[in-house]
Amino acid sequence: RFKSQGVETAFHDRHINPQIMAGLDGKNWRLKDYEARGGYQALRKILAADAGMTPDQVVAEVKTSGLRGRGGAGFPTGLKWSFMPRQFPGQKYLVCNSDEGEPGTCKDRDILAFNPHIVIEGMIIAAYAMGISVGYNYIHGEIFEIYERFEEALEEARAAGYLGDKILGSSYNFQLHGFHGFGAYICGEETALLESLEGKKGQPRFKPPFPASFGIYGKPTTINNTETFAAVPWIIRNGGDAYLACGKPNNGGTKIYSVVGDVNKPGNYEIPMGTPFSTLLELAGGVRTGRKLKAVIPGGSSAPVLPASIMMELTMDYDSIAKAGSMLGSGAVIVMDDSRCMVESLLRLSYFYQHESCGQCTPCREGTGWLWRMVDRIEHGHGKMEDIELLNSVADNIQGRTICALGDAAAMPVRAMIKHFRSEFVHHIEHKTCQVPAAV
Ligand code: L3W
Ligand code: SF4
Repeated sequence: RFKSQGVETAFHDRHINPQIMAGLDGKNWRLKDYEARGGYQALRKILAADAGMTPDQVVAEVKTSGLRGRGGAGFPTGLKWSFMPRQFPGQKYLVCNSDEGEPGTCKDRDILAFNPHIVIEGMIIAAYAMGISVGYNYIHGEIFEIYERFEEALEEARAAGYLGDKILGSSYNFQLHGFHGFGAYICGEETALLESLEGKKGQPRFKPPFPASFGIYGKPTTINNTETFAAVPWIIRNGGDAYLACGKPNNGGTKIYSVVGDVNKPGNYEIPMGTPFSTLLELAGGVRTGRKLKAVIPGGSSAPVLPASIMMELTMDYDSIAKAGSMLGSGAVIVMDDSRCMVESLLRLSYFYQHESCGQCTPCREGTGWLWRMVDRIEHGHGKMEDIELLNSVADNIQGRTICALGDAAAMPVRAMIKHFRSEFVHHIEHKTCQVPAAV
């Protein structure tokens, strides 16, 4: 149910002001097609011999744009770029996090499948802005064909002089490599990704130090999400102000949402930040025929669920969703209709997190398994009324007490499901069966 729709079928042609997905048809991903759409013009602009842009000007433009990290945390991109030390005696690195694994999320692999050069161009510009000469794109291990396509796109960019030494005749060098990951959810956590990239077991590191000062091989490293890099060429071509104006204050530009679950047209939709949720739902064909909207998880499985009554009042941007008690996260919008049992839904989520916990810290390793076992017994008619408060208590004792955000991601959905749908848990315990009449 939370799976995406296949490698080349998830992009729909219904977008509003697209900046990343404009004019894509699934076949026009090659360099010549990208150049025909204005591709690599932003790179030419910054490297122009007469009137180019300095690295500081590029960082300033990205700051002006209000671009925030599209991987889940929404951290301001320009600010992150400014953390990279200008004068550093050793190697500095740039990393693209394409280890998309958040349940519901299927945007990054489609950006890479449909428009790989936009990510490459975004990375070259980012590397220029931070004075970095080596970069990697860590691509999720379960999408081999996307990795192969990225490698082909890299070859095209190298042959055309966009990558390598003396890019477009300038004095700037940048070597970019694809890296095929190992398919573990935790490798999408930035420090686990770095460990994995170094050839070690993918387990998160303590932060701080942040990758900005201690990244690959202990060297300064900037990591951004695939969609974040993909936004950069448009910003450089059209200006940070234009990007900001496309969204709303503090939430610049457009965002790609993976709308999945009980909608008529699941898929990826690119719309300006601040667009009403109701518009996005309409683009995705509305709730599955004959059903009513019950709840939405607005930002990937780690985000707290919101009931339909709250969700229909919200706009799709970081601040609006956060104010309602959830998060925009990676932009996977999981739509649930009135046939969905919330206990069963939570069981699936709890199973996922206990399975994906790397086991390093006790609250997460033990707590996620405990949550799953409790939800499992409630779902199957063996729960006790005190289990509801115990679930909240275990979630409380995980949240904020772990090395990485996976612990929080496992705890938050539990608390939100109980907060908004307690009666379903009570019904399961009292009647040993589901309250939802037509669960399918
Ligand atoms: C230098 C400081 N750098 C923060 C950097 C930090 C990171 C970024 C955000 O989790 C979320 C999580 C998932 N000096 C810094 C600094 N940074 N302070 O800024 O950091 P942080 O810790 O807020 O977030 P995070 O650890 O990157 C990401 C949520 O995303 N999520 C997961 C999505 C999964 C995918 C996927 O499958 N691809 O995206 C979904 O909601 O729960 O809350 O770079 O280094 N003082
Ligand atoms: Fe590993 Fe969980 Fe601890 Fe993250 S919170 S480091 S996944 S045990």
